[in-house]
Amino acid sequence: MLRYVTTGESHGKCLAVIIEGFPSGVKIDTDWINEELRRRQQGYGRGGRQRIETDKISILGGVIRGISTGAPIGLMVANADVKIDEMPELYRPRPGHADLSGALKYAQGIRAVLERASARETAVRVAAGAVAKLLLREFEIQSASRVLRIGAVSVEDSGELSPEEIVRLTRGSEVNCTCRKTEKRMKEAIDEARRKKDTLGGIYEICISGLPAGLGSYAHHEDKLDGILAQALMSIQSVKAVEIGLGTAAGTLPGSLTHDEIFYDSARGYYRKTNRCGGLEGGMTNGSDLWIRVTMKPIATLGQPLASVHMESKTAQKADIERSDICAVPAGSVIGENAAAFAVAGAFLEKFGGDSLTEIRRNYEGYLKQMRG
Ligand code: EPS
Repeated sequence: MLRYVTTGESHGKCLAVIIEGFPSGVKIDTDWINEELRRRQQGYGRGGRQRIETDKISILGGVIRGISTGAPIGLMVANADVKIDEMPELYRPRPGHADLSGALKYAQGIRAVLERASARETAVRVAAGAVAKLLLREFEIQSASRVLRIGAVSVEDSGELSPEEIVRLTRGSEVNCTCRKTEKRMKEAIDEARRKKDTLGGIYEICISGLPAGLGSYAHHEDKLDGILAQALMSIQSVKAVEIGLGTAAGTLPGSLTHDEIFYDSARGYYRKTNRCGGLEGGMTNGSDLWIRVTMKPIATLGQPLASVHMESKTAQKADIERSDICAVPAGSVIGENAAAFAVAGAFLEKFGGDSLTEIRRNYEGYLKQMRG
């Protein structure tokens, strides 16, 4: 089973991740992983921390001469802003953050909670996802993400784009958006939120192409790929909703406008003319592109704080203010893209699993042959 565990705090020495269940024989391109980390640090509306950090991985184990060995892979991202032992305790929990429930649950101060709950942890989730993408790329499975909405501003044309088109159209965008006109309006909305000492959420889309039909399962609830993807994405800080294909719109349309009719051609095999299901039917990939939309709430730290209660005096006070982002949706899209890739790589290994890339390739090719037959 492919899985990972992370450790580290926002202002501790480092963030680290251990990936288990990754096969041998995959080229681990550190420059490419670092480029994914750089993408996560970008985005109009980010706070001051990203000017301090230049996230890069160090490999702790599981890779020799640039090739995975099949042993657990350890990756570390060192923090530049290391000050965890000097950070003051906080007493006024921020509505929308882990502060209050975390402090009550673990019987400790807010500082320890926010240091771990911080979205800085996603640096190493992206690193794990980037390693998963290196495996998927061996099988020509591509992924990309783009921002569809920030606050009230959304892209007009949200038609389906391939990962290659998304990568081309978002290149150079400060909000990971495919439309420059919308980008300008998104940045204005972020500027206005900053002026009002407020924050903004939004929606992003992930697309993964090149998947064979049959990843996931209809037979076992814990192996259903839509459930696995939802967990992977809902567990990212600030995420409040995950939609696959038409998503919530499917609840408003008749079946005739919701399902994707089936066709056959001797060259292509079974195929669809539409992809309303977002590439997933019955918990399994159906051979169409995966198409997922993720909604992020606005960041919980507000410059003009909301009502809270001092946890010692129990008096009504405004919530604490910490350095934070105004809008993290562009960064969120990179995080979601990598988290989804990790989940898909897990399902891929579940189906074609072997200890080495050679063994997986043999299993994969055998399956494709069986499907063609
Ligand atoms: C983040 C680094 C953090 C926050 C942000 C994400 O840096 P600092 O706390 O030093 O300013 O900017 O964390 C949060 C949004 C949060 O709610 O904790 C990063 O690297 O992504």
